[in-house]
Order: sequence, then structure tokens, then C-alpha cells
Amino acid sequence: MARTIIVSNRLPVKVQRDDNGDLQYKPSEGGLATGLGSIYKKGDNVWVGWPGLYFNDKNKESKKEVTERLSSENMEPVYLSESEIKLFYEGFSNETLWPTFHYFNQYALYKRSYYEAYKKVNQKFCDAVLELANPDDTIWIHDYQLMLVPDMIREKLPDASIGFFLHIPFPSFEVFRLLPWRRELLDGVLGSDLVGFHTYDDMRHFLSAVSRICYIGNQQGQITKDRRTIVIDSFPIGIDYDKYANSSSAPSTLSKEVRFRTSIGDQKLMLSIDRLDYSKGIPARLEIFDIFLSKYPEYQGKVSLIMVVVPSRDNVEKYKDLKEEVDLLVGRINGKYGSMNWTPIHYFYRSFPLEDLSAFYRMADVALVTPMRDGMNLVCKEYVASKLDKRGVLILSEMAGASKELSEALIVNPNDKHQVVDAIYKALKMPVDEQEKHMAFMQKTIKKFNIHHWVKLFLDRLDNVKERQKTMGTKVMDTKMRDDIITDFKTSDKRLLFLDYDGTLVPFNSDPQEAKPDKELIDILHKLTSLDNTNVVIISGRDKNTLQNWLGDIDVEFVGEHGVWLKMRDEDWKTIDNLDNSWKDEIRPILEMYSDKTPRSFIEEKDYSLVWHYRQVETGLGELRAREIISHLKYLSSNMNLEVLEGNKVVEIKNLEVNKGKATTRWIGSGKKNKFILAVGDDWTDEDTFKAMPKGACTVKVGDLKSAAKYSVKDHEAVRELLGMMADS
Ligand code: GDG
Repeated sequence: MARTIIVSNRLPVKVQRDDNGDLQYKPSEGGLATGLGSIYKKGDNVWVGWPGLYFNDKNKESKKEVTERLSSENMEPVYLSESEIKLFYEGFSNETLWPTFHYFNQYALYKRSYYEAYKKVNQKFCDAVLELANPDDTIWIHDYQLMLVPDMIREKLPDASIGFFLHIPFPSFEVFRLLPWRRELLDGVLGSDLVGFHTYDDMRHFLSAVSRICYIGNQQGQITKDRRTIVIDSFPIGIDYDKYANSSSAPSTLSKEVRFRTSIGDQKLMLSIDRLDYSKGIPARLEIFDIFLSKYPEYQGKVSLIMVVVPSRDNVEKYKDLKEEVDLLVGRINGKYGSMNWTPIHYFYRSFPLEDLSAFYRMADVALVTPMRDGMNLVCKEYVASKLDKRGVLILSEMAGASKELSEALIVNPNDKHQVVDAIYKALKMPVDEQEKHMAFMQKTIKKFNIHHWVKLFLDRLDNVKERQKTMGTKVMDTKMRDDIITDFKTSDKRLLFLDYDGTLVPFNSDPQEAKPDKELIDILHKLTSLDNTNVVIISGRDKNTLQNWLGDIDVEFVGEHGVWLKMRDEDWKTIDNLDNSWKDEIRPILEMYSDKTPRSFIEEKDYSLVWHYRQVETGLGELRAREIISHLKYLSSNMNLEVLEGNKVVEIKNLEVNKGKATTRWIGSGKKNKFILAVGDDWTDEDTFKAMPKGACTVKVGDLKSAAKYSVKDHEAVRELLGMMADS
């Protein structure tokens, strides 16, 4: 039975040694562990990750013990050495990717040794998955530490369902491009079938990077790579709502609250909880509190900030500096404003058990969640879930993914310190009924979009993407299918072949004049046309003169300009009668206007069509202009009986009466039985040919799988191979 394999840098259990050197297993309380708990603990499912402990040759026995214990709980450890953690985790993951993805690229280190270790460790994770996985398993990989894993697995298990979720922001292209390994990282992630982000903006940034770095465009978030459709979408992560709501009303939490209240006194309380990280905006928040107390002195002695900072990554230099900065700032503010009976900031550099955290959430009149950048931020959601009486105000940075869902919070730009100061003032003054109204709205949202909903949404979508891939009418042509086609060809007493030219018989070339037929192609066509009862029709968008010049010496027939011109065997070129061309005078100036504002684009005038080319235009700009042209001409064209075709870096406008499919009727329809018909093409315009073919015809799409054709092959070389085998049969 197919199973689900979760892969993340850390396992949901932390293995540690206590003071006596005995092993301890500490389950993670994080939301991800809870949400995925219902998945990995079921049946044969498994979670692959690092258990958080190093082993050397001397402690082989305890390593074995850990492996066995974890494996009995559906976990598969990947063991990492100290140097791997240093280079892969602290290095590439946290000193290269983390700062870049959080727009702190000035902190990013670009070290080859870091990347090499990252690649090696990603391979280790891949190998661990391959040890366990069957070809039809579902594999869900998490986060920025493992971006190369999807493609590494894909290489070995081409049919596996692979999902990838990024928990941190995906930066805009201008920032992402700074990474020396940007291409490798994107290719790695694109080994997945489904790629998930927290927000639409992250998804948009990823698609833009893929388009500019890998030159792969998208349609409504779907991209096609190596003939696989990959879906990119946003899945905002939620929390275990009930856990926080229940914990908030638990007797142990209430007694903690009473204890804390007694020692703090009767003041308004603000709360902030973060891991120590420069992305969380902790120093800026302290400065904001400082400004607040000086701007609104009436609040001195009346409001305190409880600030929990959870130690994190303290081996990384930038985090050590940050810790010192925070210590200094807290000391300065407490020294400046504090009194015998009032401490402005209650600062804790450690973590607390859930009941303490819940007590803090309950007590806080205001939660100050002001990261400079955050993929989602779960603390703000936990605060909302804990507010059973619906009283309290959330101040939330617009740079946190959560701000997209929690728009009833007071949304602030953390760089605009005075705006945040005023938001604090507003929050402290907010009438209770207003607080309740906002809180009720936010609770409704996060209750529904909880962690279980998120897990289900992602996994169901992954299933759905895979199902669609499988049921797509177009099948990748394997050797058996190819051999059957060749047998049909051999045993048929009449054969008809429709072959598109650019992208099908020759590679797509950015310079159209560079696509001349080479000797190999000419030989194949000569051989095919010299077979008995075999007609070969080159069916192209190119003009008739080029076709005649390049292929006129071979005994092939032609459809030129998508069907405007035809040339049957032993006949002259003919065109469709009474074709109206007067529309060109109206359309040409429009295309000229776009060419005038788009450097390196140009217009080609064919006998019965106009083509706007943007092969050499700056990536992105060409696509933008093409969209503009298409929407500009949409209305005009339907009134003028024209068709606007979007090809590979071209927009072509032609008479609606003309298309490749219609042109083929001159050859098909003689009614003769036992006729072998083959149609091969690579782009949009060839879809008309495929659709016009009779039922038994063999239709082949070159490139992706989205087509009306029956089969798909990878590239022009595969087409030549097929034709070559037919020619030799
Ligand atoms: C990454 C992304 C994204 C904190 N202090 C204590 C404690 N915590 C818990 C909180 C919360 C979690 O840690 C922090 O989660 P965040 O989402 O705020 O931040 P990251 O750790 O940076 O997480 C982030 C997330 O992944 C999920 O995709 O939202 O954007 O950066 O759950 O409650 N828990 C306990 N004691 C503490 O003292 N028990």
C-alpha cells in the first residue's frame, strides 16, 4: 500500500543526553509535529529527519538504540556529524538562505564549502528516503534546509508524488537572484509535483524567479518542466486551535496567571514572544517601546512589556551580536524609566512550558508581533486562540504572512516606529466591544484554518495533482508504444505523415534563420519519401519561400503559413481563394506601436498574417507586451474574423479561416482503409492538426503533456529517432 513519508530537517522528537549521559526523548510541541502527527503515526507512514544528537564511533550501541526506538515510533533518523551541522545547518541554511529569504541579504555569506555541505546533506536525506520509499509513495518535504531533495528523489523515483512546503518567505526575484546557487535551488524544488508557500506573494515571487532564472513560464500557477505539470500554490499554515483554547482554560494555567499577576501588579500588559532572530524585529520593538514611554509619559508605571526571547542558533555569529544588543537595550530602557515598584520590561531569555505561555497570552492586553519579515508567525494566532473572553488587541506587522489572514488586527509597518507607537496607544485605549468584535472575527478564521485543515488541504491537493498527471490523455511514449507505432507503419499499405518543422524536426532557435535543416534531417526525409505509398507533409507556420528554399529538393509536400499556402506532390504552391487581407492595414499600426516601445521586438509580415516576435526582448517585458497585444486585439479580432495565436515568443494574427487542422483535410478524407496517419508538432498551432486527425491516427506532441495528442516525446531528437526507425523499416 502506498504510504506517506514526511521529511524535515528535525524529527518531531529531540533526543538528548541527561546529566548522567542517559538518552532522553523529548517530543516537540510545535504545531507541525501536532498537525503531521495524525499522518506519520499511521500504519507504515514515517517521518525522516535529524534527531538532534551527534554520535561517534565510540557510541555505536546507543546509536543503534536510538534508531530502534525511533523506528518503533515511525521515525527514521538521518545522522549528521558536527561538521555537517556547522556547514549545512548553521552555514548554508542559516547564514546563507535564512538571511536572503528574510531580505537581510547584507548578512548572507556565500561560501562554496557551505553549499557543498548542503548538497551532501540533502543527498543524505534523499538516500534515507530512497531506502524506505516505494515508487508510488507520497513524499512531503519541508523547508529551506532541504530544497535540493525533491529533485534528487525525482531522479530515482520518477513517478513518486512529491510535495514541498516552504515555511519561510520566498523573496522577490531581485533578492533571490543574488544567491550564486539560485538555479540549483529552483531546479531542486521543481522536482516536486506541488510546491506550497504561506502566502500568494511568496508564490508570486517564486514563479517570477522560475520564469527569469529557469525561463519557464506559468499558467495560473502551473508550470511544466520535463513534461511534468507542477502546481504552485499558497497554503497558509494554521495552529492547533483547540490545544491553545483548552490550555487557556486549564486550571494549571489559571493558577499560573494568578501567581504572575500577584508579582507584576495591576498594570496593563503587552506581550511579545519570539525565537531570538534578527528577522523578528526585537531591537526595533524595544526602541518603539522607548519612544512610546517618552511620547505618552502618562503610561509610565501603568504598562509593562513581557518579552520572551527563546534562545536560538546561538552558534551563529549574528545571533550572538543580536543577543548582546537586546540585553543592552532592555537594560537601558529599564534603567531609564524603571522605578522601585515598576519594571517597564520583564525580559526572559529562555523558553517556558505551555501553561506559562498560555497564562501570558491570557494576561496580555496587547500582543506586539512586529517582525521585520516572517513566513507566517504562529505566536499571533496562538494569542488570538487563547483569548477566550475575546478581550485583547493584536498589533501585527504587515511583513508577517499572518497579516494576510488577520486583517482585523492593527496592521503596522515595523519600520515606521511612530506608526507602531500610535498603534500601541490606540490598542490600550480600544473600547472593549471593539476588541471583542475584532477578536471574534480572527478566531473564526483561525479556528477553521487550523493545522489539521492545512495538512489535509496540502495532501489532498497533492493527490489531486498526481491524479490529474496520470489521467492526462497524453502519454509519455515509451519504447513499447514506439515499437507498436513502427509496426503499424510497416504493416500499413498507405502512410501519411504530418510533420511540424520548428521545435519538432529542428530545435527551437531564438534566431529563426538558424533553424535550417541539417544533413541528418535531410537524410531521414529523403529516406521516408522514397518509401512506397508514403506521403510526408511539412506543416509549418513559416512562409512558403523559406520552406521551398530549405526543403524544396526533397519530395515532401507543404502546408505553409499555418495553412495559407499548400503544395501537394508534383503540383505548384496554391493559396486559399478569396482570402481577405485588408485587415492588415488596421492591425499593423497597432503592432508597430508595441514594437516602438519594446526594444528588440520586430514584426514579420507573411502573405496572410502578421507576426509580432519577442524572442530577443528582455525576459518578462516581452511576455507583458504579448499579453497587452492579445488583450488589445481581443475585441477587434473577433469582429474582423481574425485569430490571435500565441506561439513560442510570438503573437501571430491571421485569418480565422486558416489553420493547420483545416489544411490537412486536403490529404485526409479519401476514405481509404488501412491508412497510417502520423501527426507530430510542438506548439499550440499544432493542436488544430491533432484535433483534425481521424480517430485511429497517431498524434505526437513534442514537449509537455498538455495536449490533444495521444503521445508525448521529449524533444526533436526523439522525433528524429522515431522517423529514422520508420525510414529504416
Ligand atoms: C517558522 C517561520 C512560520 C515560542 N516560545 C516558546 C514557545 N514558542 C513557540 C510559539 C510558536 C513557535 O514557538 C514559534 O513559531 P513562529 O511561527 O512564530 O516562528 P518560527 O519558529 O520562526 O517558525 C514562521 C513557522 O515556521 C511555521 O510555518 O510561521 O514564519 O519562521 O508556536 O508558541 N513554545 C513554548 N515555550 C516557549 O517559551 N512551549
